[in-house]
Amino acid sequence: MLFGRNHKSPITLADKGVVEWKYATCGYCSTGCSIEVGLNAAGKAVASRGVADADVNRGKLCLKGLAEHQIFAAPGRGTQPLMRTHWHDAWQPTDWNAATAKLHDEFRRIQAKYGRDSVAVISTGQLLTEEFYTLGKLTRGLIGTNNYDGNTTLCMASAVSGYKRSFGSDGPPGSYEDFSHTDCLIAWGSNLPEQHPIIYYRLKDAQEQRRFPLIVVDPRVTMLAQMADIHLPLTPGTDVVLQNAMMHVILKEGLEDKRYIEANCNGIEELRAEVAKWDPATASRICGIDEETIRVVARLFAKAPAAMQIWTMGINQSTHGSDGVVGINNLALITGNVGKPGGTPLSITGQCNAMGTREWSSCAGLPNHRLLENAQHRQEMGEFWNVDPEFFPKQLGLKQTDIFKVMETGKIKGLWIIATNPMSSLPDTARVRKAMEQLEFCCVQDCYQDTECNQYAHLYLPAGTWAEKHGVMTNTERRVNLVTPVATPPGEAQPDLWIFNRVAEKFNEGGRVKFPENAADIFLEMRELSKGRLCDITGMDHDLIHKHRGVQWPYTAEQAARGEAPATGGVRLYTEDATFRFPDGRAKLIPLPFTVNYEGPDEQYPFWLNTGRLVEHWHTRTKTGKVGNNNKFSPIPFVEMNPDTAAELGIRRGEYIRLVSRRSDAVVMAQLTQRVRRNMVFLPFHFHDCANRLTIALLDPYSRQPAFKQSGVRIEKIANQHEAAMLSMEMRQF
Ligand SMILES: Nc1nc2c(c(=O)[nH]1)N[C@H]1C(S)=C(S)[C@@H](COP(=O)(O)OP(=O)(O)OC[C@H]3O[C@@H](n4cnc5c(=O)[nH]c(N)nc54)[C@H](O)[C@@H]3O)O[C@H]1N2
Ligand SMILES: Nc1nc2c(c(=O)[nH]1)N[C@H]1C(S)=C(S)[C@@H](COP(=O)(O)OP(=O)(O)OC[C@H]3O[C@@H](n4cnc5c(=O)[nH]c(N)nc54)[C@H](O)[C@@H]3O)O[C@H]1N2
Ligand code: SF4
Ligand SMILES: [Mo]
Repeated sequence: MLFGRNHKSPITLADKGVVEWKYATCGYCSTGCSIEVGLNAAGKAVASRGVADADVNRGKLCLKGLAEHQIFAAPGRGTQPLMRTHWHDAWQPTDWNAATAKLHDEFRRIQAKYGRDSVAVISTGQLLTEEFYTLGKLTRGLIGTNNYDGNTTLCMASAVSGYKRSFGSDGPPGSYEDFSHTDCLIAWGSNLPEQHPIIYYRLKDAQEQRRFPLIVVDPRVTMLAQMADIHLPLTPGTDVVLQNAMMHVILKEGLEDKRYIEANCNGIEELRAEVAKWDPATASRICGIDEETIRVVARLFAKAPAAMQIWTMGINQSTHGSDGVVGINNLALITGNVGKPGGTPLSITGQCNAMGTREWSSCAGLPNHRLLENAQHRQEMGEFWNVDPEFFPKQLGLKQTDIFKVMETGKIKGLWIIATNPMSSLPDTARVRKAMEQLEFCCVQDCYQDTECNQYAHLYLPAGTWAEKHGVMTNTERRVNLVTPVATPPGEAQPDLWIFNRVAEKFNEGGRVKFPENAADIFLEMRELSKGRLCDITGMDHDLIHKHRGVQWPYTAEQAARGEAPATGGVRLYTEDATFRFPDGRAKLIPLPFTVNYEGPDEQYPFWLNTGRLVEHWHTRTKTGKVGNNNKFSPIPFVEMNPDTAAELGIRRGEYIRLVSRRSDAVVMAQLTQRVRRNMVFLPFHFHDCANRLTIALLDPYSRQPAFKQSGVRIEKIANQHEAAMLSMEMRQF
């Protein structure tokens, strides 16, 4: 036998018999990769590949995108609407007319008995934008409950609230292209190689062209931290302290951009007074980063001609989430690093269309960042939709986390859940269970029937998923990209847009409000509403978006008429002086006092519980739990634990252990690794009845986002390993 590279057998790719490739945008994370799904002669989706001329991913896909065609035919898909009287009864099949009539009748019955807001609608960041817009019109314009929100409150709410507090509006200012211009990058609580692998590839690619320092702030040695020039393993929850200390150094050493502050910012004196209290020595005692490192990082950042900051859930999911975002913005503003090439804050969004829901779902008010609190906005939208403006509430209702707390008290009796699985994804699930059990009526609309939430439903609506549907999504860098239908939903399942339109017919007495059937027409309606707003899409339509593999907003009709290339349209926001969205056009510098207002380790529960994600799994695993090439990497719940801790407690690698918090307990397998320090464990939250049995339901005061990343646990050895394995298996669900 011959060995060596000259004698290797050539690699042959399995011929899957693809006869046609169809265009879509990946439906997992918000990177927004352009993807093509291959269909065989029988029209079955059999392959996925990256689109080479798409700027975002340049032909690449991560392991989730590469297997994405397998989610269509996976087990557990819903194929028929189902009904039952009580949630522990057996399901009875029904038809769409009866199912949508049931949703209407139950909602109206409950509203008549307990008041308009006694029903709630909980949406997601994982539908198409035209679907979000339609659901918003239906909920705000016809159903009329003010308890309408989505899972983005678990995800990007702190970023949104921080942007609004600093800049006067939501909207991430930067782009991936900024990696190619930056001279310094700080990543706060973001693990790109696992959670946004293709953004990470863009970052690495840029770094190979031009070396710039990468600084990672994360209590855990993540894959990104391993690649960093400087890793700051701070004490969980103390990012604001570190930010204050960095600003202390910058202002004390005169490294701030005085011209930029003078021209664009209010509040420098108030900020100066607060950060004066945070000298590196004081800060170091709280955030755990030594004084000298704080100084080095502050100087590196402030002296860089262009400095960039990205962040994800390590910042957002904390009782200081909104403040952490404001801190990032403060740092950017005092150094003049907003909206310039390579110099910008850029929130790395979570779900594929979390941006689309922020722009168009009306969860935060009315479409395209319009506000319920603004009489002119209510008037405008009332006229546009043919709804009495007086029908709209004058103040925004509850966020998802508060809706569930109120549900627990029995004040909300009806719930419609669309494309989210809060039984697994909300903190402290024992309380979520109680809240769900007391509902008089719950409708779950999901592409899979076997979700944890559906156990509590009285009505199940089987939906299409991802590229069984048609419409657009917006990615992290404000790029609107297209999904075309490559498959049809199984059995009687229908695209969410179709379902919303059928439900709307039931609520729409006399057909007063128009609900177009077709996504391209709905896009044109949205386009009209975007004229002159920050998120202006008047220069786009589905065809243009498809042709360019996505177009960033703003891209206006004027830009299109001037012949400006879509690729240059909306690369950055706030590029000119005085373009911030407060009435005087100036940004706000906001002082951030700090107190420890969250749970941490103590004598009884001596370990930090940190929760998050793995590259191979998506959230509650309704999709990746069924795709062999994803699931095989981590088929069972496990926890990362430091080997020294394990040795002290007499725990061996692969042994089942019990984690106990003040809320409840969970049985998981011990994975020994130096990624976590001795007093911390890291628990992936993908498994049902596991991480969120333990987490605490403390919320950020501004964004109402849960502090998923900070709570206290203790570790218990389990004598009967066989029984423990059985228990842990139950948490696998599938
Ligand atoms: N494979 C995969 N990719 C995904 C997802 C998925 O489920 N699977 N989900 C998508 C979604 S919706 C989201 S929101 C993103 C999330 O993307 P990320 O936020 O990157 O992922 P997480 O693992 O939740 O958390 C990131 C890091 O925050 C750190 N952290 C914990 N506490 C602190 C702290 O106090 N300060 C700082 N600075 N860091 C801290 C954790 O140690 C962890 O490494 O990923 C998206 N991409
Ligand atoms: N402990 C802990 N908990 C967390 C987090 C954490 O880091 N730690 N992260 C939080 C974050 S950032 C997020 S984003 C949430 C995510 O939490 P969830 O939104 O609850 O998680 P998913 O599993 O994505 O749920 C989406 C549901 O929609 C269904 N679905 C998918 N596509 C479609 C579609 O096109 N139509 C319909 N109708 N249904 C569809 C899926 O089958 C699934 O049931 O979890 C949060 N929870
Ligand atoms: S990086 Fe995100 S958008 Fe790209 S293929 Fe992977 S999951 Fe899909
Ligand atoms: Mo998220």
